[in-house]
Amino acid sequence: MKGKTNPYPNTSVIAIVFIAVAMLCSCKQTTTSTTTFPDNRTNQEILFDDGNFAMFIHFGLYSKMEGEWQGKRYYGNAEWIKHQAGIPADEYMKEAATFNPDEFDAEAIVKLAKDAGMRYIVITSKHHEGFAMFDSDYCDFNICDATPLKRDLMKELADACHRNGLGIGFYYSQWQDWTAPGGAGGPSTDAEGRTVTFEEYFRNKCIPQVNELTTKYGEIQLIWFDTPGELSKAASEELVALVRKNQPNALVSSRVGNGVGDYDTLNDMQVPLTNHKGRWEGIDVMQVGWGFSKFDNEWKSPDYIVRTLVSVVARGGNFLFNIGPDSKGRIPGQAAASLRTVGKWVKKYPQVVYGAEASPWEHALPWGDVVVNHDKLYLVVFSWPQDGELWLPGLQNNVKKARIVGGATLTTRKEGTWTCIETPYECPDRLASVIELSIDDEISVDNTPAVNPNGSSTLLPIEFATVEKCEVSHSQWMEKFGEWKFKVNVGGITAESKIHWTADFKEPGYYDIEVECKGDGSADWMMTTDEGNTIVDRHNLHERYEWQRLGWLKIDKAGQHKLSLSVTDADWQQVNVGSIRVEPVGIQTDWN
Ligand code: JFZ
Repeated sequence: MKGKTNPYPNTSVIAIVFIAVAMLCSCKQTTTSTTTFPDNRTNQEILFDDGNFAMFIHFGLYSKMEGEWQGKRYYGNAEWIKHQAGIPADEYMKEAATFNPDEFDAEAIVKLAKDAGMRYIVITSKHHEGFAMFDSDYCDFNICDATPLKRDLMKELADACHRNGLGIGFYYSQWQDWTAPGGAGGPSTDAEGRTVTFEEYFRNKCIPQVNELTTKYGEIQLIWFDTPGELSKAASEELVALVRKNQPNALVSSRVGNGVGDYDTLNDMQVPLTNHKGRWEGIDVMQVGWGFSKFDNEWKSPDYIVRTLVSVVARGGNFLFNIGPDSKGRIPGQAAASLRTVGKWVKKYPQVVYGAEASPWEHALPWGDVVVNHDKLYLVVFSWPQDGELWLPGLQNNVKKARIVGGATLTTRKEGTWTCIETPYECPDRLASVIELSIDDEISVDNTPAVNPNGSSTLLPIEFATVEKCEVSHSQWMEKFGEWKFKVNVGGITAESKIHWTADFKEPGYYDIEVECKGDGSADWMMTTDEGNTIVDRHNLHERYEWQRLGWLKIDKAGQHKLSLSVTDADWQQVNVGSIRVEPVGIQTDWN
């Protein structure tokens, strides 16, 4: 990004809300049921709650540039090219005269969304660049008045969605408008040199265009506002009131600002580690940026998309996944092929997506995740066990029946607090296999984190720890322009600080411990168990997070144990801790 200005002014607020939510969820509890929705829901609410999987489309004048301006490549968010390349508004607006996406095929896009298993589509009707992809009477900088194409693509897509039983929602950038005088990031004066205020932009362009979007395109699923910036509460409320008046059942995203939306949109690419209550959506994208870039080959694989979809649904959310059509309006082949593969998976396991509810464990399990549908549990296994045993911790019910969805019935047995599912050696589904459990009674789970007895190591994130005399903070940064990364940290560590994790161990024995850490100099680590077993080690610290091994820690008795990490000496330079990893060593321990 350019200089030090943050083009995403609302990010810190979102980060703080996330800290509060994560902290509330980190304590151990017995969970009995998942979300239940009221009976009087509108069609839009039902589609949101039960659909769980939707297509996001970023398409605008920026799609014409495909990440390149005057022979130079711009990486990351291609829809920000005006900002990234510093293109003056008048020069940028001239590009519309040669923007001719005449291969935009609304029916084909709707078919792809259906093939992918998606239930509604949200498309950018006007992004920050200010160019309307619909016919607007209030600003000529739009696809019908300013381009050779002269087709209202929002109408074509809305009609195709309506014909095919998909919902349609419109993204609208209400605060940032980089070409309209008075819009945030836009020119401050009009063609006559007169100063234009944000209020004038809001009255003369934003409100009338939102009115057009909510009156001319039939029934809509939602309006997806974005980057509220310094929008006043009154302005956010006015937008919501306008949507309500014209579309009483349409939902409004939280990015309308000031806490007046109908559901929460989390940060780009963010899947929370613990269940998130209420209506919310996780968003992610096929390439790195949202608008199509011809330089970006980091296509998301079907594996990645299936895992992220399942993780979002298992945390209680809705997954909105983006594709960007190219300068001609075509869907890139890589995107279409990846989504069609995802769709085949979703069609095999519809109960894992549609109407599926959050995991009673409230966090991912080492081998995958769990969703609930009606009275059944669905274990979605990303790492199929190699030794024929899948271990489920803390389920307090008895299993009446277990089966691979689309396959054999499985034998289960209980060992203490653990349920073992005897699995065939061959992985049933390369993308993710699904096991259905029918149980007696209402679901009841002790969701204390548990160390997987077989397979690879178990991650215990800081979100599941309690800390003494040090601070938990969240940081986020961009790897590339617009590519957000998130990290929960412990900082402010002194010799008095302690970080505690409680986890369930199925077997006594040795467990290999690794610490994710960074800092200056070196640190003398100590880990102690509630049974009084201790290990120490010293490692150099580095600028970026790295995994450092502390070695074998002994657990004397099976069951729940507290592991406490401290730094006994670090020449008192800076030390930060991310998470720990715990892995059973898998040796005989009866020699002593
Ligand atoms: C916004 C847009 O700026 C971007 O172009 C794209 O449309 C994306 C879906 O939304 O980007 C954001 C907005 C908010 C955050 C991050 C990126 N945030 O709060 O972390």
